[in-house]
Amino acid sequence: AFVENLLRHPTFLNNEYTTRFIDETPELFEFPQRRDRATKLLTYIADIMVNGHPETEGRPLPHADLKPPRCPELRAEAPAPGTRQLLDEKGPKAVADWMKAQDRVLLTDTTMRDAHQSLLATRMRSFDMLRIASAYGHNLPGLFSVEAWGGATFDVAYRFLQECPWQRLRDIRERMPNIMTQMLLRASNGVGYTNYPDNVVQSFVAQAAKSGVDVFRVFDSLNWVENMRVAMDAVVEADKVCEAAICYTGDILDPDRAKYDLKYYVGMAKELEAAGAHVLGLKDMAGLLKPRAATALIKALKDEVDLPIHFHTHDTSGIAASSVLAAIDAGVDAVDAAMDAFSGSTSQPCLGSIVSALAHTERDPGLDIAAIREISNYWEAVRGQYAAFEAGLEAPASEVYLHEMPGGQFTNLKAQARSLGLEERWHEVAQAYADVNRMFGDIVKVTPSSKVVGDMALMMVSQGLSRAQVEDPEVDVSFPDSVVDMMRGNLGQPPGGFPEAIVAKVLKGEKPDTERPGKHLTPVDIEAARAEAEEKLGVKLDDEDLNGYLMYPKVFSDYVDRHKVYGPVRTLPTLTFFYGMEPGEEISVEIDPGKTLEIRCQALGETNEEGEAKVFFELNGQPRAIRVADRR
Ligand code: BTN
Ligand code: 3PY
Ligand code: ZN
Repeated sequence: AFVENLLRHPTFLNNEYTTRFIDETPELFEFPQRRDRATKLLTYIADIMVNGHPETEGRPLPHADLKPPRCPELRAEAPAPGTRQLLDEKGPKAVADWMKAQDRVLLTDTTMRDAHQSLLATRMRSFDMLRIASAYGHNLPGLFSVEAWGGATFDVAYRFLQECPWQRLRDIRERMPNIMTQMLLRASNGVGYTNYPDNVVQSFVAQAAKSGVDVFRVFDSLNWVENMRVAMDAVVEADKVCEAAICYTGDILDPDRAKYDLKYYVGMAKELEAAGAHVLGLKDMAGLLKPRAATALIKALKDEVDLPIHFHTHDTSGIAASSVLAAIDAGVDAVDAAMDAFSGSTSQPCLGSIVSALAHTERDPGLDIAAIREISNYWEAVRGQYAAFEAGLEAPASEVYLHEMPGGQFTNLKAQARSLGLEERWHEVAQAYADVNRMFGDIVKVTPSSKVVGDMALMMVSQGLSRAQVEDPEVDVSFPDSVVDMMRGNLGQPPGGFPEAIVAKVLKGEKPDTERPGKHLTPVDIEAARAEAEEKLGVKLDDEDLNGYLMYPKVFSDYVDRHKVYGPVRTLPTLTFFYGMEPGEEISVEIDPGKTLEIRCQALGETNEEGEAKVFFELNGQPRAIRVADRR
């Protein structure tokens, strides 16, 4: 290390040094406390063996006779050209025209994003995605897109999985070069829960496009088109597919929910078309679009706008496949589905079943059903490894029409309720969620507005407050911060604004800001932020890191700090990551392409008086003992 420091020092490089320089330059002796990656990984495994993984503690274990996930054979020499080539060669407008010209219905597979976000609290690791990605490229080249990025996956990757979301994106893209990758973007809220300055959103979109996102599904959590423009423009600027989405709420069939009627949705679709969308997304995040309503809505949208339409829904009620088939009969161009083993319940409807149902019809998607089954078999085994994160919604729930919770929030809110000791009172939480929605004026509930409604509902149930009490000017209520923030206008405005009485009560007379939040946010000095973060963290940040830091300064910084200690834990198999190793067990870990560590766990030693436990390994045949603090 001394020699390295010396060779890199500017004085040395300039040939200006004498031996006195060595005595007078103390930084030459500052060797970074840098342990090699193998030692860091052994430290991680040892730590999990001794202390357990905080996230799987007390949760159901994977089944004892779990089969290891097996990848299917590749059915072609090379991935056949697909939508990705169309986009790269002809651009996003050509993709849109091509979509409209198809007789078949196009399919997006959501397994790597929404499905595990909605079923497993977003905990699927890149390790499990990357092993199957080539099979998608080779065996299902006819997919419209694979949704694999954005939404909650971005911060969960850093925060809970200790891996870089950007690397996930690049790695998937490399293995699946013929199918468009798709992400979910919360417009001005990026992939976060708050409104970011315009230049942060622009920088994020440009980087995502560069790192491999082809289709951006952009939505606003209050359906405010005004607040979608910055993100949409940035996607168009990057020459990628701008799929601007309407979030569906309420029920167009119900005269009591006239606020969100057919006219409302058609009006919003026209605004999005005028704003430059290439594709119109219909995002039914809670799975509320009933089959007859789907027929009416898709017909109206097809009649009134010229964009191809991409329908997304959730199967919480158990009826989503009917809505999807109705939408297809009404002429929808593309639909979302999840691989069989990751479908149903709060996730998307079943891809294999939709493909089978449409075989030999005029809208036959033309995908290889045997290839789908093999890929689903792989996912089935993967899902078994994540038993700790299952939400346990074992039957369809028509209750979704009451609470209108997004599928991606359901598992999360349930876990939050559990941690507050309210799990037994889930149905009260559901009712409170519905009450809060009405109290806030009947709003779209999707991240981040859904989180605000959820915070308020949990608070009401835990404090035993009714809607009438909350609305009563005589009853003192201390509102959650997120509610105050939303009433101030910091997430933008819902159609018709928030009800004046609740705004007045929450803000205690303070005046809300009803303009676009980004209008008043000072642009971030991006290079200054980079310098500040590099200084604080003591590492260099590339553009991907920087965009992660801008979106989530604390989450990103914690990730970097843990990375210094534990190294590239993304390369560990999933069971090792969550449960460590058993004495006698052996694993191979590819830390770089072609560079593999053979790790064998020998024994777990006793903890000494200093509270340190020793774990014995063999690393590439050499014995290694690792000491970790026993914190149990
Ligand atoms: C996380 O990112 O928070 C979860 C993974 C890293 C947590 C590490 S794992 C080993 C050690 N044991 C703990 O309880 N926390 C750390
Ligand atoms: C997200 O924003 O993460 C969602 O999945 C919304 O449906
Ligand atoms: Zn969804």
